[in-house]
Amino acid sequence: MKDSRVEVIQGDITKQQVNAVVNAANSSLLGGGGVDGAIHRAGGKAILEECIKIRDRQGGCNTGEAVITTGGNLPAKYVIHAVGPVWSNNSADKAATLLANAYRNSLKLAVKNGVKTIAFPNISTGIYHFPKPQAADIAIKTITDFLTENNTITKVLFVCFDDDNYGLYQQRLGGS
Ligand code: AR6
Repeated sequence: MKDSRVEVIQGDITKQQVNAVVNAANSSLLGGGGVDGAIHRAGGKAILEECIKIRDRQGGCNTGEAVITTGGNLPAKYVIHAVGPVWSNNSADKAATLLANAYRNSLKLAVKNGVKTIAFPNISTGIYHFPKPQAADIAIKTITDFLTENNTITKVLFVCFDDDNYGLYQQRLGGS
């Protein structure tokens, strides 16, 4: 069940030595708080400049989709900006589908750009309030399913920031 290319750590995604880091962005692509704020702060203004160009060209990024920019000053060459859903009890199934789409579309974009190593934050589980256990199940299943059909990605790193998420991912993926 567990793919040996999938790893979990607790830490700051802006510090990771991978080809691409994924950002939990919003549809405006203009930055925000949480991991989005941390990535823009650490990566510098080149990231926002490219986000603005994408926004001018295609009007932002829909929920469940992803766009790619430079990594600016980050160790990572690219940032993949994925937009997860805002949690709503009234449309839980829809939110689950959109969260899976955000992970899958990030991986598709990674493969298209020759990315071999990629780090994900726990999309939607902060400001967007997606329940953490369900979000972990969706993230792990979507990524594991994708990897069964892919042999170019060599590492997928889940970078958990808070203790709750780290505990949930360790439970599901074993010790790290
Ligand atoms: N490295 C890794 N993970 C982090 C970091 C970090 N430096 N900082 C926070 N997290 P959130 P969302 C974790 O709120 O729920 C923004 O304003 C955090 O513990 O960043 O998808 C955007 O612009 C949590 O587990 O993203 C959107 O408007 C996870 O990152 C909105 O928030 C995601 O929390 C997106 O909300």
